[in-house]
Amino acid sequence: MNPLGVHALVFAGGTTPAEIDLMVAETKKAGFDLLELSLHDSPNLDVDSARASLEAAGLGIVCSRGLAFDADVSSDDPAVVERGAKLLHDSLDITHRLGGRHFTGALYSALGKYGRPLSSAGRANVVTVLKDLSAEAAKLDMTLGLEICNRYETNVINTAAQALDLADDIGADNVVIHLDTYHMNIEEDDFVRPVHLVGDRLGYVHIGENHRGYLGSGHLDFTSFFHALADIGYSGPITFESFSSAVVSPTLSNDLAVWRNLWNDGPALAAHSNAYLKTMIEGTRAGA
Ligand code: FUD
Repeated sequence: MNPLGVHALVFAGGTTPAEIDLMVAETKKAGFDLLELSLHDSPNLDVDSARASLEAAGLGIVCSRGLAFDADVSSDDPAVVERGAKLLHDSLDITHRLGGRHFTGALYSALGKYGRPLSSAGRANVVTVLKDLSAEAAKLDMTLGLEICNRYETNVINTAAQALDLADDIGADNVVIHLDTYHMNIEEDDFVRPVHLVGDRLGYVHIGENHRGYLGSGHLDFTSFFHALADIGYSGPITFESFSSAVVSPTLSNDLAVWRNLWNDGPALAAHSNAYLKTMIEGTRAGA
């Protein structure tokens, strides 16, 4: 069975020690194997205390993030690129110190609406910085995930085919592809071909509904997606991601345009999604 994860924003918007303890307890209670922590609030993160809390609960950790418009490795401006690269190196270090082996997300741009296409100089900057970061990650036995996001959140990679091209240009074995059903619904032709295209380069998966609320309450065809994962023998982490105005991060929620209330009770949502994912995975296997 794939390790199952849940995104921290299901429980809390920040990463103070009290919020981390709450996330860890609720992640465990809902039956997940790992917590995905967004590093958008990392100045408030006490890494040693978070690691101790995760270890005491026997939970795995994956860290994720996007960059910011003033710290963006896809920029043409060397000073902006340098701030983005520093954010990435610091975040990789935090992930490692937390005991994590996967660092993923929009590691190649800000999370937000760009008013123009990516420039060729900007793309070259992404490749240079991520080559360097992947070498650093390899020394720590860690992987970097390229999360494919929709057009309103990045202009760098919106489809699996574009992500594979970027990964080829970076050219490192520890750079993996991260598919997210919420973004795929906006950009891909269907839920099957991108999974087959990525194949054994798939390293991380986000499951989210079309409105990012309760699984099964929207219109996404999760059955096809889970069949496609079974086709390629995917055994990596599968993480549930959901956002509501009930749990707010001062930065990430605005970047992701989380304006609506889709649920109030994070723990109830987490328990439901855990059961939903297990049913999907076990049901897909039984039918295979
Ligand atoms: C963004 C997204 C998230 C994001 C992550 C950062 O739309 O899908 O996965 O990259 O929340 O922690």
